[in-house]
Amino acid sequence: MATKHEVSALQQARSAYRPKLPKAFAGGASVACVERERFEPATDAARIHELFPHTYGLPVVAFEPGAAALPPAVKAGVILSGGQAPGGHNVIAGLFDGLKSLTPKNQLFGFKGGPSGLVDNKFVEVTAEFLAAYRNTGGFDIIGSGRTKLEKTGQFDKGLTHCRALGINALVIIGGDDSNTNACLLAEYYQKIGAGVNVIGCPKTIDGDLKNPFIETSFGFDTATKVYSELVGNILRDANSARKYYHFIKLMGRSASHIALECALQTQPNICLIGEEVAARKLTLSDVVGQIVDVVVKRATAGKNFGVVLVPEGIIEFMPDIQQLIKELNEILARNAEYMKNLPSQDDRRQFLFSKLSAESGKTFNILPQAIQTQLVLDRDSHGNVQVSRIETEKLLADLVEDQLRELKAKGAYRGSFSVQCHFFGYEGRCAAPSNFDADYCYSLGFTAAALLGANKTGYIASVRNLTQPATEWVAAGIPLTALMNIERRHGADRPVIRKALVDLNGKPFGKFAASRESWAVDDAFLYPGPVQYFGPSEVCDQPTQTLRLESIP
Ligand code: FBP
Repeated sequence: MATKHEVSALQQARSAYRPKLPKAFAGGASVACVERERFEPATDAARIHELFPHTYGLPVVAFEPGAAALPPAVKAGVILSGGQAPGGHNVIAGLFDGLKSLTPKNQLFGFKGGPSGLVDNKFVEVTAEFLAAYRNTGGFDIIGSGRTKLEKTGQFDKGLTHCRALGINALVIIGGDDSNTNACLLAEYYQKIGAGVNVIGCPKTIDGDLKNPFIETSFGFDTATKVYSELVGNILRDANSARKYYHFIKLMGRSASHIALECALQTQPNICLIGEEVAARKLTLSDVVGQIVDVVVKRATAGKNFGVVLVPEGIIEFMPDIQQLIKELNEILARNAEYMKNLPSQDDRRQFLFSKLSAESGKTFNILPQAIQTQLVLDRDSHGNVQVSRIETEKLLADLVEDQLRELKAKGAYRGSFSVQCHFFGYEGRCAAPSNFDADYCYSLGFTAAALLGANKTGYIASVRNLTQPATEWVAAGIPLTALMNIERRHGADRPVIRKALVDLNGKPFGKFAASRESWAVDDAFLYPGPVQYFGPSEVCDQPTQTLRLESIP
């Protein structure tokens, strides 16, 4: 019978893995911290300067082998923020080991359950014994995570009281674009009031949308896309064996389509939709359905009534007609919330909404299957807005494709068969055991955060670059968070935020996909990447993602 402490054979073997570090850290985190270029945000520099007078204009700092200035004693608190991403535990391990390499007296506390742990004073001390079971494992369960936004002065003040009570003089926030935006606000505030608490960010998210010239990729993207690609590859092989189903696979990734694009590059399915392209070409829902139908008809002519379609989670938000519909629905829902609540049935609510829509949006609403219409009426977020991410886009597209094929069949323009299986891959990949790449990258990010704290820095995000080279050649640095900011309109106000990186339609990953997709549509060039490998030849175990590889080509 399984006991509480029993672990799998892989967990046991994996716990012995020693993550690799950039060679600058071969002797520990106490290394020379060299000031490099100063640089400004790409846009809105004057406004960002005004908003962040105490942390604006810092230089990039790089870590190089060499003598360090005497580091201050560090008592740090670490926070995991937002969705899980493989490797989070190794960031904490790298941070812990890095801090201890500065001096064994340094201490690390973990705030539990995400940013709210700091505000509510829920913490645990991270010790070597406590950490041991979590090294090289997936998940964020070591201290938990949460989506509370740390953005209000009241929260910052409460957090400071708790830091002072514990003697904490540094915080490391591990999160995506929003969490690092908040790390920037927190660093500025603590600097302004002379709190004596340094703040460092770390780039996390499976979505891959926190990247820029200094952050080549966010951690977790590598493992998650490898897990999804394994699953997609398995389904491709099943499709090719049974030759009777179309599989519509929705892939997580919120707005950006990086995950879908990476999986497409790894597996070469028949169709992969890219939200950013849909937006750039202003493709409506019917246009996208039409494109899928064209491929299905072509394949049927070649005797192939099977295939695989990859659908990024955020696709429909990029369609102009759906954008307009959602905007109108949000307005109608906001203006008539009370009235709608009192309507006797869902059907009445749907009818009421329909009567208030513009003619164009009414048409779009009418195209949607009834189940999706109901979803639009029912599922709202805490602001009362439609929850687009809850919409089962893969089913929606499959249904609409089926409708069109039926019409074509009636006209004699299509003679195939169309039978569908739908899937959604998301949670399957977020807590996978980190690949060698993520295990090393995360450990290096944590170590870099420790080095930044050892150099008494605040308002920086840990950066590790040159990632397509062996880990020893990776370059560890600190990038000023303010340099990543721009001003965006959010919830009706102009706010400083870190820009989300969407798929670049002029970039090499999309370029390679776009050049190949026509042949993938009909020729079946499927690739089967298989599961993430942790032990074995380097060409199988240590490969970075296609996205990273292609983006690193000059
Ligand atoms: P983060 O941006 O916080 O890393 O989260 C990534 C993600 O996995 C998205 O791909 C997905 O849309 C979202 O989290 C789902 O999270 P939740 O289950 O909390 O809604």
